[in-house]
Amino acid sequence: MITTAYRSCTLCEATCGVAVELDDDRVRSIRGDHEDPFSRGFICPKAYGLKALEEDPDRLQRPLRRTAGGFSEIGWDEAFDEAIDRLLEVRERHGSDAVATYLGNPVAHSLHAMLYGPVLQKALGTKQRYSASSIDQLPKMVSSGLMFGGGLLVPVPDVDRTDHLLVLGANPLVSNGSLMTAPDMPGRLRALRERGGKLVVIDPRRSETARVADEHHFIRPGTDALLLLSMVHVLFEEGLERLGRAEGLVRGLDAVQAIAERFAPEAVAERTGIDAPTIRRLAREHAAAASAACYGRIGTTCQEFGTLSSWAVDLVNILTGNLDRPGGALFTKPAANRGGNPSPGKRGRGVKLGRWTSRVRGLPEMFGELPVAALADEIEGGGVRALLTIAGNPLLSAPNVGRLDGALAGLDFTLSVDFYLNETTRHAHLILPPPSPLRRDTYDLALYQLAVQNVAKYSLATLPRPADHPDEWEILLTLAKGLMGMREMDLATADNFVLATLVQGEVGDDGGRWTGLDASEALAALGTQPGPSRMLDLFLRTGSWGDGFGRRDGGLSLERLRDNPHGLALGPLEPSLPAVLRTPDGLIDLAPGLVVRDVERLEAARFESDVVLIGRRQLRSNNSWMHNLVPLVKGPERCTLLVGPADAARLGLEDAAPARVTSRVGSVVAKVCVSDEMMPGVVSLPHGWGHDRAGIRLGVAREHAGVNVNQLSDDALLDQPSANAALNGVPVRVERAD
Ligand SMILES: Nc1nc2c(c(=O)[nH]1)N[C@H]1C(S)=C(S)[C@@H](COP(=O)(O)OP(=O)(O)OC[C@H]3O[C@@H](n4cnc5c(=O)[nH]c(N)nc54)[C@H](O)[C@@H]3O)O[C@H]1N2
Ligand SMILES: Nc1nc2c(c(=O)[nH]1)N[C@H]1C(S)=C(S)[C@@H](COP(=O)(O)OP(=O)(O)OC[C@H]3O[C@@H](n4cnc5c(=O)[nH]c(N)nc54)[C@H](O)[C@@H]3O)O[C@H]1N2
Ligand code: SF4
Ligand SMILES: [Mo]
Repeated sequence: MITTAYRSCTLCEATCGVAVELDDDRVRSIRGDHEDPFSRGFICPKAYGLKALEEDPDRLQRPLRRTAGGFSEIGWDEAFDEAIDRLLEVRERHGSDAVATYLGNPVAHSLHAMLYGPVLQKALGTKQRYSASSIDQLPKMVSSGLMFGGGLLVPVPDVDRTDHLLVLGANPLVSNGSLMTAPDMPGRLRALRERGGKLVVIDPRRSETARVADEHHFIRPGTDALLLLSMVHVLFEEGLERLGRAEGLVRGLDAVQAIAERFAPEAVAERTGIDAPTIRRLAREHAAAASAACYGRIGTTCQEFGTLSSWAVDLVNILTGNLDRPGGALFTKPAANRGGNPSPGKRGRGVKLGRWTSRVRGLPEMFGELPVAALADEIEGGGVRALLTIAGNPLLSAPNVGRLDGALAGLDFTLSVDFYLNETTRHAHLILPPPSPLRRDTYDLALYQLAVQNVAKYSLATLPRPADHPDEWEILLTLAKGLMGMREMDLATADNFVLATLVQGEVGDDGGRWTGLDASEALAALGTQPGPSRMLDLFLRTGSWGDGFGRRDGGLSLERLRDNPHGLALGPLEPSLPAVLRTPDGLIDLAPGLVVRDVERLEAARFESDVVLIGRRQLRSNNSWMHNLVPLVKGPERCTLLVGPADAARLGLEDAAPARVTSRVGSVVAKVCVSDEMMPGVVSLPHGWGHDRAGIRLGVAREHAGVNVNQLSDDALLDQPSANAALNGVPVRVERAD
């Protein structure tokens, strides 16, 4: 029978609605869902990957155990027992901190992993927690946490209403937006220009987004904070600064003015590569626009001054009066917001960072995690003896993978929850595969917190799950209860305990924001169906749009979302100051100590390397793990080294010929593509490639192997305050390889 199911695509941050046409249990086609109020029919080519992923013969369906002769399939019960025994053994012998965990990017796209990953981490009780955050958005979380009081209190550019969008280090036409959940960025940017708005892009490469912009300026990698602080300088110098809705809600304004004083456009022009008159004009236009938003992404976070750049992006927003105003940068009001709905009037607690450090290099903890740049140190130092990875492939994504590869090979035990035998999981002693994304229910818990409109959509599993294949939450909870010494307890009972704890956290004894609500009422109303859906129901019903368990007519609940399979539009972003702030004094801290202390390092930096390496993303990839899907890899080779014509001539490189790229930590040979997209002195290689390792089971990816750029990125090159890796702006030497 032919049927159509509707769901969100979970392959990137854009959360597009897809219509999946099914012939019984086989996927016939994938289309955009025109009735999805947020994506309105838009999808990108990756959506077809959902079908290819479903059918990929290399995708694991049963647990694998590594033996001397390679990997072999084993049963689930046996796999769980062995995983728990081995983890307990390491813990008993060497202590809790001997087990490290690494959570990869798809965790943010899985309701199951978002809710049960933390349960498993808690059961492990380790301080050796790592994730893809510290090779991604961590600097933005640090600056937002210190300024606004919460790591996810990130102002989102109001792309649908802004008159002026200044984009630094992001390529939303390819990435489809990040820390800015916005399906159909091509359409949204087109609409911006059609209504007379202006798009300005600052990027060392003339990217796909730069090509459709009104203006594009090359910038020397790593110098965004210089540019932005000099724009702030101009605002003060010309008396253009105004706080708008942040008036009376900030502290540290004088300190910011004193810092900006030191960054006149004329003083930064040479280092940034942008001339002083242009900087002055950018500042004036931003201030003069009826509304404007400044937005920075990977190019501003994964670089040596990631925290300062992230902070300066918001200084520009705040000091041009654009924070919290329509068309500027606003905070969302998410429908499901774990722990984010305190009782009215309750003060925030802010964030505490650096509560512990890594053992070898003393790198700071941030939001409960250590930076992944420290993982190899910690393993080599002998402290870490076992590793659990969930949805992560650090051997393609973390810095200095040559070293990390050796470190992982020496571990006593590695467990991976993942459905591919890839570069990282080939080191695992056991791999536990979750069902495919189409066989799981989902809700974009994290991404809707950063969406350009308030939206809510719950997707049921599109296809049934084989009876003997545990759901992803079941895999994680089975491990967690085993580690807590409750192996024999049935899952439903264990889940009831987890839920009860969550309810206590959301509702407390005083009902939180809902008068008369208590934990027992909430628990009873949430029912008995174990798994993530009733936790989601809890967050929805107690949230800002919730029905408060019957206390507000028309409020949200899981039932309402089930009745609206295309999703619900909750309207444009709304001003939310000051209630949204979670700093202890209720003010925005414009000059947090941790950030300000890094300004001297910026002032002293010279940015004089002859050639530096940056990354780029490609429409038909998502990081490292979609290269085994034929529709997403066919066509010409994509893992090429972009080099500007003048550099190519100077370095003796020829188009389509191999070049050797060498950094402090490693060396790769890649095919050159001479392109005038590149700023002189800057070359670009995409990440996520390098599928040529022995022992992987990725038949298609192996045919399109490419090279691993993170053999070049340096685990000593960090953004100092956050210890996030500087994957962009890596000094390299480039020469002919023949
Ligand atoms: N198709 C596709 N979509 C994706 C992904 C993918 O791999 N493929 N990955 C997803 C993930 S995990 C993320 S985090 C997002 C990222 O989303 P984006 O940040 O939008 O993605 P990038 O394409 O990496 O854009 C970074 C840009 O920064 C530029 N850049 C590099 N260094 C600097 C610098 O020092 N300063 C400035 N101003 N610019 C610099 C690069 O040239 C590049 O154009 O994308 C997500 N979406
Ligand atoms: N040089 C350079 N390096 C980079 C970047 C860059 O711009 N340049 N970008 C960085 C960024 S922004 C990111 S986010 C990281 C990503 O780094 P990672 O998160 O480590 O890598 P991914 O490629 O996203 O790997 C995802 C893994 O999850 C598995 N997987 C996919 N879906 C699921 C699922 O639903 N459940 C489970 N259990 N597993 C699943 C895949 O098989 C794969 O093994 O890479 C970073 N590395
Ligand atoms: S843009 Fe992202 S969410 Fe939308 S279809 Fe493509 S991969 Fe899926
Ligand atoms: Mo990312």
